[in-house]
Amino acid sequence: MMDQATARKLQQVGKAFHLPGPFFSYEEILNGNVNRTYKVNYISDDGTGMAVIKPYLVQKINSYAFHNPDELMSNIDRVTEFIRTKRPDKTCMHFHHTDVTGERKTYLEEGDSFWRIYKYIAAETVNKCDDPLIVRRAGKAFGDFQMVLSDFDVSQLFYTIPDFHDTRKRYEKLIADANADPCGRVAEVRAELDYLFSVQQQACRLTDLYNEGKLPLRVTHNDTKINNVLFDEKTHEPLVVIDLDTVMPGLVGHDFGDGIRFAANFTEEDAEDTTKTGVDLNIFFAFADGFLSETAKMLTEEEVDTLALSCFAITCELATRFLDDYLIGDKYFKVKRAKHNLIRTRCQVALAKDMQTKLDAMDAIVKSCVKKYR
Ligand code: GN1
Ligand code: MG
Repeated sequence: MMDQATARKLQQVGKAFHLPGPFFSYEEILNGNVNRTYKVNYISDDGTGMAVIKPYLVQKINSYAFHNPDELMSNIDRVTEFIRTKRPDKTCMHFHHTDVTGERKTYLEEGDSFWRIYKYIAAETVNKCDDPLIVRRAGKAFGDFQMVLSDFDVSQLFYTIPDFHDTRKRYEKLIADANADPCGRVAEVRAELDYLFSVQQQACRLTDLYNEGKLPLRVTHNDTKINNVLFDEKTHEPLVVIDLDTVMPGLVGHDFGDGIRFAANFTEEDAEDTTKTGVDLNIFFAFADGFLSETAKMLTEEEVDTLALSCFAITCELATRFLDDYLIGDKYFKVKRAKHNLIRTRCQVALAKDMQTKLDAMDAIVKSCVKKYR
């Protein structure tokens, strides 16, 4: 269903980016938890005089999460340009430009929000997948992303969200907000708080190792959900990794851990019924095998040793983020149902508990894949 106000807004944005042809329709893409994304269709000429639909991807960036559009777009521009130069034949993300004040920009600022438009890439995506072959391909795509950027100068990148994966700081914020309890929700979440604080040391181990100088800083994607890989509709091979908003300096474990957290969970990340929530070790194997087929040779021993732990760390970290957002009144993540952030927290807690029992198995799989690809 199109809503008239949204349609008008999208047309106005399209105009600022000089999209040609009359606006026809839009649909919202509901995958993301932070930004708003629309597929917007314009009527266009196919070059022979025939009218066809030309789609664009229009996004409204969440300015509560991202404060600095210049830095955000600078990171994306630099990284996509670097990849394009190295691999001119591969599919890459392209942005449209505005010319609002005589200045070409890849975003349109409007009050406290900003918009951008991508060239639409026709492709398949998967959200939940129990096919190991597809998951392996997604893992390989994220490993390849890591590799293609392995000689990119990390110091050129801004921290678009400061301390994004500083698990210690995430815990500090959670405790401060739990103490303040601005919405009176703490009583309801005691069990989740107790669990998260009981595992705090282990959850923060990855952050601590980095702060002790034991892990190298790399260019990381930082949102390695398999639905951020576009697959070719015919060959079902990965085309391109998308959603580069959180590309920042980071640890390899952030990308590996988040990929597993999302892909290898038996349930969706916000399942209300968590009786089945946990790590599917077959899917874990598939993602690890794909990711490590690309990265094994490059990783240090210390990094390899942290990969299984990183899955647990990222899962606990995301649980603290969802829970914190619940406590402060759902300001950061889009909520699609009542108590959505609490449901998400409970699901991540259930996943973390299951991961604790499987850490040794996960570590053994990682080590066997590393051995195979070295
Ligand atoms: C957010 O909006 P989306 O789906 O791209 C979040 C990630 C979380 C993820 C959990 C900028 O990503 O960090 O892991 O939700 N992105 C940001 O699904 O905070
Ligand atoms: Mg994202």
